[in-house]
Amino acid sequence: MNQKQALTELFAKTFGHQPTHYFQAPGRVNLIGEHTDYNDGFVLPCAIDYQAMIAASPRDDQKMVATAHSYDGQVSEFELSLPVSHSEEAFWSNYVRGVASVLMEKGMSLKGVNIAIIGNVPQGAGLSSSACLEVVTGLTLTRMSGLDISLKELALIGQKAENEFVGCNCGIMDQMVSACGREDHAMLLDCRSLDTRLVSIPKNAAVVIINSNVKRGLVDSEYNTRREQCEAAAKHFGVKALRDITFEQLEAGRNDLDELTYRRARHVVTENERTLAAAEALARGDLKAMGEFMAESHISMRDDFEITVPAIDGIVEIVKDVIGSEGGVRMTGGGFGGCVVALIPEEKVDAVKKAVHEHYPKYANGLTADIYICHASQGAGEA
Ligand code: GAF
Repeated sequence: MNQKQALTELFAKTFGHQPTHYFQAPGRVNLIGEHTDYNDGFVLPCAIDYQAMIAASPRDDQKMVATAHSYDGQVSEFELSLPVSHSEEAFWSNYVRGVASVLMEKGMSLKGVNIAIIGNVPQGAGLSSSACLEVVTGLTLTRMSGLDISLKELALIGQKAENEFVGCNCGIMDQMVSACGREDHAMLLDCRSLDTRLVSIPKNAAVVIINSNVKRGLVDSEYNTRREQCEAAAKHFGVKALRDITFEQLEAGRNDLDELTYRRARHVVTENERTLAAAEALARGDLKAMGEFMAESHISMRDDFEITVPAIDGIVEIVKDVIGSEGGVRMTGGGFGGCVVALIPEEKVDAVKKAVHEHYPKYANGLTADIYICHASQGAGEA
């Protein structure tokens, strides 16, 4: 049974009739530009062919009744009127509640809906399973209420829900690429202006995601600490965000900056430069140059930003040994576990799979990795 069939079955079992609409929003993998989004910088992610999907039908009242496939069909419901409360017993529903709450705060009048949710984005792996749930919820609620809100606006609404309702202080990258990604393309996003430039992924290149299966520990607290350190550095330089300083300015002003804050800032400043250069390299199909930028990015995350873990560094080394200078590999996402992304010539895929399966358990106390060969996909829409 495919995902849509399983979703339809859950919907019919829960609500006793067939859905009238289907919507989807994809997860994402970031090729380069890590922890730059909340510094008003640049990122280069692509949407992937793993997604959250919603089946929906209108209701006569103003309730939202939601059920989730990943949580044994647990049902959670609330009124589409302010204020929306948090749910202790159905934590997953807080993403849905948060989006509904933000839409209402913006003055949008929402109509009652039944929804069933299914998703195949691995949870807790740093592939944006939460962001795509927020985006697909926003899309469902607005379209079912006859509201024509742009995908960019839905991304911002998802981020606001995550920041203010769920309580995670994330940037805008994940929601933007889930909403606005394009098939076969990566998206260079300016996280200040939200301008995007699509960069086509070379035909012979495979996007390979390797899930370390290391449970991401302390991710929220470490994420927030990194954010605070970046903000402190920006304050030190008297700028709005680290996006506003060059490497030369950083070096010139480093004297009275403590070593740790300096290294955090150096990651962000150099990562922004690398991301812009990597987008150029990818646009000209230069996988070798792209690979060099990805390698530098990983080292910077490992040594300056300190967000990698030994198992992740191990995967990067294993893949590097197989691909040499053909393509690139680096940790992707927020860090402290999660996934590695490799952009490599298609003919190297089998060798990479074999090497990871053979050598990874040594680096990770017997853990095994999951490998997803992905296709850069279209952002949110009807399914
Ligand atoms: C997480 C966040 F949600 C993003 O906004 C981004 O900061 C990323 O970590 C790191 O680049 O996915």
